[in-house]
Amino acid sequence: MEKIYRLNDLEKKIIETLEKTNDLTALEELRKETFGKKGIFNQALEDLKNLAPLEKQQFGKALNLTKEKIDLLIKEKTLKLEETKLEQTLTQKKPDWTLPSLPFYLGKTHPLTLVLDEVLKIFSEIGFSSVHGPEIETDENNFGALNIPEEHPARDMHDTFYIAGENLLLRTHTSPVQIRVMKKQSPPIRIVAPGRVFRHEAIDATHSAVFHQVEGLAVDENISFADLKGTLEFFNKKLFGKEIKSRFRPSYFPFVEPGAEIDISCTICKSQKSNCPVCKGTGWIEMLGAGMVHPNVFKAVNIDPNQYTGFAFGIGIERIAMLKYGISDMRLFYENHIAFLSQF
Ligand code: 2NL
Repeated sequence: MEKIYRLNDLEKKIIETLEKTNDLTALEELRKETFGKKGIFNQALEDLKNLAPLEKQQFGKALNLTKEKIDLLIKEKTLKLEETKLEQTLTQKKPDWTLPSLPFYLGKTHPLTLVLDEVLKIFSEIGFSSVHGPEIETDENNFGALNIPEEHPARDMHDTFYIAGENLLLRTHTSPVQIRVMKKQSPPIRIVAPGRVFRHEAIDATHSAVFHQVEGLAVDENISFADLKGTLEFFNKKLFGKEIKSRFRPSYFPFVEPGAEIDISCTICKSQKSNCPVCKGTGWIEMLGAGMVHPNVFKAVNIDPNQYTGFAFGIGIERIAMLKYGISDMRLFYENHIAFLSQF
């Protein structure tokens, strides 16, 4: 019992010292004196060996309780002192607000996205809504429904990515999105279909195996070639400026009849020609393809070609972006060099 009484004394003494200790070094010193190898508690443990069993049990228990209590008190005090020290550092060492901040970089919109957004905005102004569809398509949606015959070169393995063992492929244009809409909805239809398309191309400055397209489609009663001309002239002027002229040349696409390719007057030489590198001295730049929807396309989607007519067009986003920003190599769009992308 006498030992327990002395243990209480010891506890009191340690607590008193602890209260007086106000720096971390002194506290660490106290911790060693108390719990270290040659510390007070280890010595008390040594004493334990020489006690009678009953005393040993009682004293051991009391010893452990005191040890736990003191341990907790030292830990609490350490935390408190560390907090005080941090507060002092923060108030004494004021930060230098004049130091330059760490550099940070704001992202920019990709030039292809800029052009795509602009194109979609122009068509939205005249009532075209934007629709999306899958990049993996059926042979029927990508070729069959579009009046593209079995033996057409575009269907060759050398031009189209087929998915092995399935009747599926990577879409070569976004027309299948419009086929899907025509199968589901009845006219009037006015839509644009933007997206990635895939062709088995050898890659160079003007060809990529993955590129972007916006296709447009209008179907209703009494839609005429004049509607097509008006729509695309409006589009060309909105995108390249009021002074731009449009030229419609007869052309062939299996899914339209008649078909046309549309040129704009050269934005670089203003059609002054004489060895202009962009229009090659012709005064005109090829912009997009278009035409009146072929009756066979309507038949494939169960729309009556005697009741309805429609026009359609296809725009290459890369081509427009290259023209608009004066970019001569398409690969720059996909390489993602910050120096290139940060210019737009
Ligand atoms: C081009 C040519 C064109 C179409 C795309 C189309 C879509 C349907 C029906 C009929 Cl669902 N036509 N699209 C028509 C003519 C031309 O694109 O050279 N684009 C860059």
